[in-house]
Amino acid sequence: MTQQISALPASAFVPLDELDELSGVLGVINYTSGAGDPDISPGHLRFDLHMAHGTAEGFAEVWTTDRPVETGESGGIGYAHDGEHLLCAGRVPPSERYAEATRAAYTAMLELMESLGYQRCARMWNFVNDINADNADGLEVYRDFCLGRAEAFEARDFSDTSVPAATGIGSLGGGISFYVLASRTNALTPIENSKQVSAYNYPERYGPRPPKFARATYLSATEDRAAGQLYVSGTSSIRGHETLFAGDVEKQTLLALENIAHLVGSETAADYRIEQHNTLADLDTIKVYVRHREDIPAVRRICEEHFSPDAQVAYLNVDVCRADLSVELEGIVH
Ligand code: 3EB
Repeated sequence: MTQQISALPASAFVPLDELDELSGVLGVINYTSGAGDPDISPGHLRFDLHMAHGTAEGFAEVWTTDRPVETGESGGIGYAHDGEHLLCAGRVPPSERYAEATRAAYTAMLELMESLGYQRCARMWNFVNDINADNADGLEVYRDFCLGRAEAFEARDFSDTSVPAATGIGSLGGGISFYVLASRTNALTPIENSKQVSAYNYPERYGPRPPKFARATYLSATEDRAAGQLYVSGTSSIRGHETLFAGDVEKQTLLALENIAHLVGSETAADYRIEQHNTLADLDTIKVYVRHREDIPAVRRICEEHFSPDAQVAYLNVDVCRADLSVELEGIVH
């Protein structure tokens, strides 16, 4: 018997000009033309990311709930929660060095999750302006960010096998913006991809501290872990730990899709005793990050061959965390 113990989060993409008509909102994450600090004045969490070159190409990721929502702010982290799920967001302003401020902001967020009682951290998103540029010490900004993130997780006793699924991607401004989805009671299973080295085990040539994230997390509202959601991390053209097909965006897209297909498919599900096997056609609320604008049509063509015609898919023209990566994709199996 499947015992329902809680509800699962709900999200959808909504055009920026249709946000007035919403009700039951936990949070609105605007992928828009400018960054802001988390805002709780609407009675939910509102957070603006600089991820669109104009509002015409922007959209909102809207998280909804049928429960009453409480909001608050602590240590610069804005949050909204409904008794089951917590969304919280923070920002490190543009800086010459990021590790220290990232560590502090992440620590504030992890402490907040603990104090509010939402310790099952399912998904994080990180948007890093000038992600491939060097900081004041000649360290790539992404690596600088990874350093602070790793230190924060370690200080809060997060083992590598308890880090969430994540995205680490370029943005167009605002320093480093991040938001998190955490759960109070859902069963949470971190999932790795057997075709990729776990990011937290990447060798040192990719930076002084590895990126700390899981390839996916499986979130289930039942004791027997049936009927769950799969949160797929940002996924690129990486096999083992190495970038493949540098300079060939089509081959990179195909390999990234292959990685996701393997991650959501039956072989991985069996490894984790998850009674679900999905294909790329089950993925929804998909974000496709493309480094060069002129590559978007080719990437879109490939994606349309693999995703459901009913899936929501957003294309964003931003940098990717390794200079030799041209594309990264993420999504959710709802
Ligand atoms: C990779 O597989 C590609 O730093 O949070 C994907 C997802 C990537 C998340 C992160 C980075 C992150 O290493 C990059």
